Amino acid sequence: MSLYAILDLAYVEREEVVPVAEKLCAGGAAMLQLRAKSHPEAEILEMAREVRPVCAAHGVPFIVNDFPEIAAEVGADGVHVGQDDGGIAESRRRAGGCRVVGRSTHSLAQAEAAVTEGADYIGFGPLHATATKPGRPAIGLGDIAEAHRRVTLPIYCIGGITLDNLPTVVEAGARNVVVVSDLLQSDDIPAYIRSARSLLTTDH
Ligand code: TZP
Ligand code: MG
Repeated sequence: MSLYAILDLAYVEREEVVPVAEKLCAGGAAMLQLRAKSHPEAEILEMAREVRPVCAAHGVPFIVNDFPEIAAEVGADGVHVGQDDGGIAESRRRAGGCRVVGRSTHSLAQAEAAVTEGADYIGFGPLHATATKPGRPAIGLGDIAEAHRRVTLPIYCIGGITLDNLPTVVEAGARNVVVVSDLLQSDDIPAYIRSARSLLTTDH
């Protein structure tokens, strides 16, 4: 029952990275990922170095998207890799044997394959089409319950989730979620996380 926050540079100005990381951690995010699809690797390394101690101070696991070597370099807790980013074991090795390797999955078959491959958690989506991951079709809510029956790893439902539609996502069987744009664009990040977490604790 947790909210995994992605600090995505599509929604956060460079100079806001550390203050936003602080708000996400202090507000109650269960994990924090640094995701920067349009920044050079050297800048991502620099940001990762800044975010790492913020997460550590709050005891929030810090995950680096796409760059296992950066995860290793800054002593991150983990790395998150997509379907085209290489194998889980290879990613873990490149990340210096880090504790957590997460995998994006877009179908039940990919979810099961990630388990077989040794992932520590999966992202499952996009549930809804989203500008944060352009070009990736929505998979809908229909497979969420089945994914939880087949996969015992933590499943983080993702994609187009907002405070408004979160109840429908929980109703469909989600236990953990990732929210990116709706959270980062909110006026009060800690209050947003509190609201989301209270919706996630609903019994189902
Ligand atoms: N993977 C699947 S959907 C997505 C990622 C990284 C983006 C989710 O962002 P948002 O803004 O919460 O839809
Ligand atoms: Mg990737």
